[in-house]
Amino acid sequence: TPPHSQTYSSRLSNHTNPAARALLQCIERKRSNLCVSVDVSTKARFLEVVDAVGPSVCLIKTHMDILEDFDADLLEQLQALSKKHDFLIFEDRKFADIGNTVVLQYSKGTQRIASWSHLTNAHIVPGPGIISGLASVGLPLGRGLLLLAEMSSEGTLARGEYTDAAVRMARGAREFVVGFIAQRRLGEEGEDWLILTPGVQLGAAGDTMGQQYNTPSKVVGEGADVIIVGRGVYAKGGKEEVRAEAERYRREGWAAYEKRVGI
Ligand code: 5IU
Repeated sequence: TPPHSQTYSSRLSNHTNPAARALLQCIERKRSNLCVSVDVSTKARFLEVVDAVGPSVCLIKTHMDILEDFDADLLEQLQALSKKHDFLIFEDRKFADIGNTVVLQYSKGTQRIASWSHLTNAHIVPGPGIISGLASVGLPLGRGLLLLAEMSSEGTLARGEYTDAAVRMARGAREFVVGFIAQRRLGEEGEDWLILTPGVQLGAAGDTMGQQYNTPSKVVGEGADVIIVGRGVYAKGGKEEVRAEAERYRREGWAAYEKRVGI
C-alpha cells in the first residue's frame, strides 16, 4: 500500500528518524494532523496563541526571527508548553546558504535553533551541501529536515523540474530528510515522505500578497499528512476564539485523513 492510504501508526515502521517517529506518534495520540503557524511579533501573544491551540495540534510552527522581544525565557516557556500540551516544534527557518554557513545558523547565534526545534526546513537551491551541513548538527540531536519542494504562493518557481530535483536530493539523505513542504503527495509509491502543507484556510482564497489557500479536505485528499494553518486560526482574536478555531481545523483535518485512508 502507498503511504497515501496507510494510517499514521502503520507508517511508523517506514521511518527511522526520531523526529519523524515522534511526530507520527503524536498525530495518532492526539488525533491531530494540525500544525499551527504562530506568526506574531510579541512574546505575550505568541505564548497566548501557543497555549490556546496546544491541545489541538501535533506541531507548532515558528518564525522565531519575527519576535520583537525574543529571549531565552521564551524558548523555555515554549518548551514547557510543548510538554504540557504534547506537541513538537518546527522552526520554519528556510535555510538557503552553503553548508558551512547553515551549520552556524542552525547551531549558534541568539536562537540556537537545533537545540529546541524538532524539525526545520531548507531550500534546495544551494545543492546537497546544505543537507549535509544541517545533518552534521541535527542528526546527533535526533532532529529532522523538510525540503521545500513546492510553495503555496502565486508565481512560485518551485514546481515541475525543481520539485522533482527536491525529491531526488532527499533520496540521497534519507536518515535526516523526513519529507517535504509541498502541496501534494510526492515520491514513488514505495517511498514514505511526510508531506506538510501550508496555504490552508477555510473560507478565504488568498491574501493580498500572493498567498493562495486550499481547504483542509482538499490538501489532505491530495496527500498532505500535516496541514499548516496560520491566520486562519489566530487572526480571529482572543484566546477562546483561537482555541475554538484550532479545534475546528483539527476536526476538519482528521476527518479528511479518515476519509483518505478509509477508516
Ligand atoms: N508558508 C506558506 N507557504 C509556503 C511555505 C511556507 O504559507 O509555501 I514553504 C508559511 C508562511 C506562513 C505560514 O508562516 O506558512 C502560512 O500562514 P497563513 O496560514 O497565515 O497564510
